[in-house]
Amino acid sequence: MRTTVGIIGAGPAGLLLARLLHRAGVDSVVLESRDRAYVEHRQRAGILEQGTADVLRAAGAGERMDREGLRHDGIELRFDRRRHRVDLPALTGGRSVTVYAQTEVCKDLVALQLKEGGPLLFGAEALAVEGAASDRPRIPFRYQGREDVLECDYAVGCDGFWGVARQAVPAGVSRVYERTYPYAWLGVLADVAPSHDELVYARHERGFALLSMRPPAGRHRPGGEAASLPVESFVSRLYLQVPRGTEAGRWSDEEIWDELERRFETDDDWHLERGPVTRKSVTPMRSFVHEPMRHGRLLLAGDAAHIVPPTGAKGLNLAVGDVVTLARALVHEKETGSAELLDTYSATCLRRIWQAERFSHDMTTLLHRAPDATAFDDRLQLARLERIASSRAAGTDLAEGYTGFPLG
Ligand code: RFL
Ligand code: PHB
Repeated sequence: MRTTVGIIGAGPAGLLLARLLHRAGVDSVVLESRDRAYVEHRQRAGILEQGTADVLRAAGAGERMDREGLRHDGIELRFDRRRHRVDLPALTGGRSVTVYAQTEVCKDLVALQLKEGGPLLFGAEALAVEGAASDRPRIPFRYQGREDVLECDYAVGCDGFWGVARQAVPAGVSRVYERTYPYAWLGVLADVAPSHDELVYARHERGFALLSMRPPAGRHRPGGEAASLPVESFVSRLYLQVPRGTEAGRWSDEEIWDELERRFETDDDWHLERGPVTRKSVTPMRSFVHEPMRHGRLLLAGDAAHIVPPTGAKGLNLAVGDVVTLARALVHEKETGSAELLDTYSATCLRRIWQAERFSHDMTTLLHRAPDATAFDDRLQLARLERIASSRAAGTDLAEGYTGFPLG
């Protein structure tokens, strides 16, 4: 099998890259080890930066997002039993975010790729990337019980943190920067309308909690309702800080609701609505950057190259930023024969990635309680939150980071 760009992984990075290349007339093949249902239903991100929403629209993949996604103009910080709303457009010159789940972004992109794009093979596991430093990289893969090889001009690793592509960068070239956190997130989906119409990020001495939301299940028919869905019809997506290594099954539904209630409690009459928990899982927290993001004709994008803790809602948005920069560079090379944009791909992306790493780390340490935190650490955390609530400059810094750093 032969193509111009061989893409490993059909997460948001791989699917959007294939879409952008297709629109520019560059052919690609996407290899995805899992099946379609898995790719479309894996519960992950929920927040799209304005820049991400704009990219999806420009790629012709924004129609359902515009119909069913919710524009959010604020987030709430909750601490010391008080509530502070961060007004995103007021602090950023009009920028906001969109609540539209990663599952839905993937469904939209898969449908477009199967209808209009090049081959997208589910159940096709890439085994390695060979010859990255040569003119003709090769991706051996296993598909329907047989081994085959995808030959390409460029191989792109969009295969997430656990993928094979990064391993093809020689150890002497790779530099890794990493931090793991001593806590994790227990995430639940609950069949009850969200108790607030914007996201709530709560700092509590017992640990962090987050209230988010998802569109109701079963409402995603192509060409479904024309009107946007009201927030009351959404279901709740909630997260609790738990110790690293916690098993989701160790928490009963009642314990989860009791703990959420404690951490979200305020002095006013705000009330947390309970409902049936339909899904429960634990996510570890990690910061990770692999440099460089290019080795010869192998390029890395998205979680394959970097991970952020989910607190800042940046992972999916970073993946989108990478592939926009990469698609532009690959198209430029095909049209002009010049590799100049490919040569600067890694450095261009890394500038934005490190800003997102910084922001995600800051949001995480602002809101989580480390197991060894002292009374002094607690007071500093509250002082940082007070500062955001009382200073326009500090609020602006948070709002700019949350709504996203410009694409390089
Ligand atoms: P993905 O989504 O991990 O996709 C990689 C794909 O590669 C496939 N694969 C292979 N295919 C073929 N051969 C192989 N050898 C392969 N090895 C792997 C995998 O099956 C998979 O389909 O990476 P991508 O595309 O880079 O996308 C990154 C995002 O998924 C990730 O950054 C976000 O989900 C992070 N994230 C959030 N990001 C946001 O922007 N906003 C959020 O609100 C947000 N919330 C979150 C999150 C991640 C979370 N978890 C579970 C880590 C909340 C959570 C809880
Ligand atoms: C989510 O809805 O899954 C979500 C929202 C905001 C975050 C992280 C996750 O910061």
